[in-house]
Amino acid sequence: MESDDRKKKSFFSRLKNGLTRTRGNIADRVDELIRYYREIDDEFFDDLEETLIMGDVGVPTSEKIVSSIREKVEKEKIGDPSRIKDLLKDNITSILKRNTQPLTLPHPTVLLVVGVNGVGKTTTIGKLADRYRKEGKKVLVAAADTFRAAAGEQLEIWCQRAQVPIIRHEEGADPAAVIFDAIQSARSRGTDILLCDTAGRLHNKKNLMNELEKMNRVIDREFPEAHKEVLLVLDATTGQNAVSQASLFQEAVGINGIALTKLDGTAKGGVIIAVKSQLDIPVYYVGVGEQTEDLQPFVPEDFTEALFES
Ligand SMILES: Nc1nc2c(ncn2[C@@H]2O[C@H](COP(=O)(O)OP(=O)(O)OP(=O)(O)O)[C@@H](O)[C@H]2O)c(=O)[nH]1
Ligand SMILES: [Mg+2]
Repeated sequence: MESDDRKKKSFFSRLKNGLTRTRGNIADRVDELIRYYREIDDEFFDDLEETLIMGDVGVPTSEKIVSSIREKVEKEKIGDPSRIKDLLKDNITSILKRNTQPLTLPHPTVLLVVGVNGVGKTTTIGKLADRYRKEGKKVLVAAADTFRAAAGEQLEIWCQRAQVPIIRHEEGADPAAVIFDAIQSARSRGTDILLCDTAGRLHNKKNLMNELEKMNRVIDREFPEAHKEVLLVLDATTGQNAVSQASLFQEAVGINGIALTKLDGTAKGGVIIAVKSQLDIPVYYVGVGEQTEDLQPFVPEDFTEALFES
């Protein structure tokens, strides 16, 4: 129990550390507002909305949050600006908590990892492989990014580190064929979780989406008994761009959940609020650094707490 507590604490402090710049961009600015205003008036609400927009929460979501706070303030005749912070925290938590089915991994599960180039797909797979193996699962990795030179090697290094097997073809091979082979291998090995890495860039966007659809079809056809999850990796440093990437992939291949990476390097972590509010896709994991432990299951309450705790 005690070690569980300690583990939880270290996860939380990693999350809190990772969110330092985003905290500076949102929570610290809200604190400044609260100190500056004596009473809550229209100008205060305008500034609050502006602060959220600058914090990459996105225009529609910031407007929604502020109008719901305004309603509450008017209804309950709240006059003291210092009360705003709790209202804001509650509001953000309730957005983040919407549609938060946890990721389930029954035997066997295929996790198809998708996203544009450089967002952290391969790294995320490496971290997940390590995590699941340590949890006692039999993991197999499919190197279905056959487009980018060195993609296979990069994944191989992660797999060695995580001590999990990998299925790889030569560069330029058909990615759907890699998936096909990996499925046969997963069956004969009794794999619990098959993690599939995919390319982030092809000759053009349409090609990429067609290829992902093809892989999707191969999984459905060849591994119908498997539980399938399409995990979209988004890079928090891209800010509002992450929202449009999510809609694009949602439309083209359908997404079950999101991993939001690189929160540690950016002040734009507020984008997770925009993603949740505008798309309502579960966020399964957040990445707050380069270590395996830095990829954490997403817990809405912890996230808000880490975002506002000074
Ligand atoms: N700081 C930080 N860096 C990360 C995180 N996740 C991934 N990265 C870094 O992001 C860079 C790109 O990661 P990759 O895993 O290669 O991204 P990818 O999506 O596989 O890229 P392509 O294969 O080119 O499409 C690497 O340098 C990773 O170390 C994170 O949570 N925090
Ligand atoms: Mg990659």
